[in-house]
Amino acid sequence: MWDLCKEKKYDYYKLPKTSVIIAFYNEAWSTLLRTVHSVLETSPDILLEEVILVDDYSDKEHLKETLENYVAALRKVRLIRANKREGLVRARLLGASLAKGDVLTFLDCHCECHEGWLEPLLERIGEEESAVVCPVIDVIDWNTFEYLGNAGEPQIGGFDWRLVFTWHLIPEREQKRRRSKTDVIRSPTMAGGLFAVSKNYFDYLGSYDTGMEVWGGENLEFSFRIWQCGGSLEIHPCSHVGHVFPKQAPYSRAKALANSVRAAEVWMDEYKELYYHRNPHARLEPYGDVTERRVLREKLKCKDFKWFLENIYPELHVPEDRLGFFGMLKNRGMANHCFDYNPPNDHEVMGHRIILYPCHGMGQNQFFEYTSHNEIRYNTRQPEACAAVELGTDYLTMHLCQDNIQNIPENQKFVFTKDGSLFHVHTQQCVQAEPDSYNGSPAPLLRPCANSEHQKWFFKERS
Ligand code: UD2
Ligand code: MN
Repeated sequence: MWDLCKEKKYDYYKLPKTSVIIAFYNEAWSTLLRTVHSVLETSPDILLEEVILVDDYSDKEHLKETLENYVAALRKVRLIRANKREGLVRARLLGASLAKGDVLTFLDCHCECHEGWLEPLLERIGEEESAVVCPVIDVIDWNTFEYLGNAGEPQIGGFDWRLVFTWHLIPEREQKRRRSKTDVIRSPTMAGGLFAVSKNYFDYLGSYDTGMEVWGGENLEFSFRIWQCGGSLEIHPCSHVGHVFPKQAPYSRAKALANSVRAAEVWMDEYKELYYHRNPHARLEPYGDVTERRVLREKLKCKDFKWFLENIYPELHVPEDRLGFFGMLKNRGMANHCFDYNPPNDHEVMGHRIILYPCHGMGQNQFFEYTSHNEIRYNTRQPEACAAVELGTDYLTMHLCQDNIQNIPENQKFVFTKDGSLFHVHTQQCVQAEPDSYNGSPAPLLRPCANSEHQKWFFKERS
């Protein structure tokens, strides 16, 4: 595919020009300058209006005079400074407010642009002003800083009901829509850091929600807004930019919660409840005033979230969350013990055992939903997991859920009766809470049905 990309010819004089905007906070010297130099070296001169570095009130010594002097010697690069900590949203906007290019291209401050990265982005915006276009994000190794690239087809962005950004394979329907391997790929959401947008269209769409602080949430907010308000969000397979995914950020990310709540409150309509069910503490988070953003939504006559889910992200399973059938799954016999599932990480969600753990009321690993198709779903994350019983065992593990209800395997079906028993249809047994049954921890196990409080369960939304 890379060969096909290299064959593409561009009419440089017809492409829009761009300002590249890089906000940074306490970034290391080498990664910051690697970003700047890679932009200068890989961008055709005629397409690059300027590079605007926005210092978000860093306090590291090397980012003061040393940086100023260094940048002064570089063509086209300007350094501007926030006079208080703004957070990435307002820092980027500060850069945008000074930009002279037709297109704004945002980058994180620890990137490396790959040869040919810019032309596809600008060409696409030149032909469709309402397209917001992202490069493919390649991986730069966090230990060696080696450019690792990205094997195989690019992935697109999604989210789970905790409002965490997720990556997905390109769905069938999108593969069919594209006519060539070098066509843009529509993506429900963006990772957030790297994208190009027409300056006019960005202003029209309401740029960013300036009530968002520090980090997080702005990427989903912007993604929802682009789609719901008539634009499109795309990934260009011929544009590649490397990014260092650090193990830990040089700042606290606690504001991400309030930012996500703002996004949910403005764009998600009644679907925000699905988010709150899975993060009960989000409901209590102060998120400021979103009136202006709601007015913007009205003014632009944006579509609702239901439309977004059905048309742009049909792959996302929408939980039913029927009253009384979601939240903590508590046992009656064993005081204050709840179903708990703690997979080692987001890449290995399936196959592990469900245990019982003291109920914490925080949603997350103790959030389960009982569906009208008799599944016990662990659906805070993507892909969703369903409780099942491996043949010949008496414990519960998590398997991939079946989205076609005709195909739900028998061993993923539990009948939750009015008296609170969880009856496993396939083995004709009941789920019982037992102490010390898994590595010394209590766990739910299959046992012959009996009239015991340890076989009685109920859902509770909050503690
Ligand atoms: C991802 C995005 C990031 C942003 C974030 C959600 C990519 C590659 N990265 O996290 O751009 O959308 O998700 O919010 O898609 N910064 C400031 N001021 C601050 C905090 C951060 O200027 O108070 C800068 C920071 O120096 C960097 C950029 O904002 O240039 C993004 O921050 P990050 O790199 O820590 O975020 P990342 O890549 O983990
Ligand atoms: Mn980053």
